[in-house]
Amino acid sequence: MRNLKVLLSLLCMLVLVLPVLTLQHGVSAQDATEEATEMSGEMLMGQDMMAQCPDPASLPETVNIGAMFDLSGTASVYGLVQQAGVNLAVEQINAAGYLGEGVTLEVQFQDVASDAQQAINVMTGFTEDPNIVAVIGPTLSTEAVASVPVAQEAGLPVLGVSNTATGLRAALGDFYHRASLPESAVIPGTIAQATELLGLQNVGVLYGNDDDFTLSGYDVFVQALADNGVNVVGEETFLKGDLDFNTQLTNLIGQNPDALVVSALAAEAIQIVNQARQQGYTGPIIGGNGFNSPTVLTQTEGNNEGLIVGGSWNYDNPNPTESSQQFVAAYEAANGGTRPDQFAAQAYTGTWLVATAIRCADSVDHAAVNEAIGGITNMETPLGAFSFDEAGEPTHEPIAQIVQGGKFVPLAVAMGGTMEATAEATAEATEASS
Ligand code: 1QQ
Repeated sequence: MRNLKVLLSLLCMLVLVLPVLTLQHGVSAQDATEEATEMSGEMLMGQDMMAQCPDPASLPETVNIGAMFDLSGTASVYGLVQQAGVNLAVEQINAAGYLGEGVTLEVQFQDVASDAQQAINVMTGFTEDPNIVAVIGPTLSTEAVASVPVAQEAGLPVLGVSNTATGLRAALGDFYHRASLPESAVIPGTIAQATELLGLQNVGVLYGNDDDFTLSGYDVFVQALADNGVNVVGEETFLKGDLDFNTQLTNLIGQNPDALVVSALAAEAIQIVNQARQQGYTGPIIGGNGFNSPTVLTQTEGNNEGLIVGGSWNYDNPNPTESSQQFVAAYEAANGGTRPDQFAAQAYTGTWLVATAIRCADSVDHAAVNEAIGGITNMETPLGAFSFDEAGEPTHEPIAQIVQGGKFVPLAVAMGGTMEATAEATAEATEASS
């Protein structure tokens, strides 16, 4: 009897402790990838580029890249999942021998701590390390604007994976590319669909006026609203770090808008949504890329139904690419079942893009790798068929989303339409605005 009790309590302990252990250590990304690959046949990621570029023969045994993300501070809601996306890609790239036999890709992570000055320090460190072939990051557009000039000066290739301010490539120089669609490629389609869905006539606009991303998002929103014949009945601003948005919200809500349009990063976006609802505003809220983190949804629980946000990738896309399905399965297996978000998908894709450039250049020379990044066309990725256009900016299909039941749902699905309709509307709106 006593033995049975001991056995039972041991079992109970195991039941309690095991999930924690698995969460902490996860399964290795390699195991996870193998599992995902078993499910759907051959792993797809990189296959098309393997066919395009022969196995490299001139690379050193270790190829080092830098990754600079906001692993702490207010933007860590984006940075931590970016790190998980990069880690998964690196493990897969090495497991597949993507850089040739005996060649290992190694990534050095640095924390930018949600601070533009720290971004400059980290980028300077990377440019001073002769082993660093390319850099992935930084997380925020504001950090890219501050730090990429250091890399441009040194001729070190940088690939942003979440910078969405418009015109960054033209502003920062030819050693800068990004895997993240600019707001100008996402917002016009979202506003066109939202206008149709909600019959928008008058909106109030709230934006941060001290950040490159929130300022750029504001410009794109205002242009898209004008293109769709929507009046802006009020405009209000705030600063990074603000906690109280009640004065601005009172002013905007007092104008009786059909929707509130908000260009904000996650920390401020959360407060804005919650305070708007506390003021009794029940209408729609339309947000930019800053809203795309699931953390924004968990921290605005009960207040976010109907929130409309444009994005680059959606977990519930009804027509996911095969590589997207494989990415989701591998990511969840490697991260204790946690769902990937758009930022993880972009960081994962970006790491494969950098590896592809190194593979295709068969070189760790900075200029050769940079040229090869820009030369990537039509690569099959979780984001869809990915290319850089003549201007060096990324192109793939964006997706408009609406929050239903606490999750981002593709707007076309919520509206009962087809994904083709979304793609068409997006393409039309993007064309009209450019
Ligand atoms: C940017 C962004 C942020 C909202 C995400 C990291 O898009 O700063 O450009």
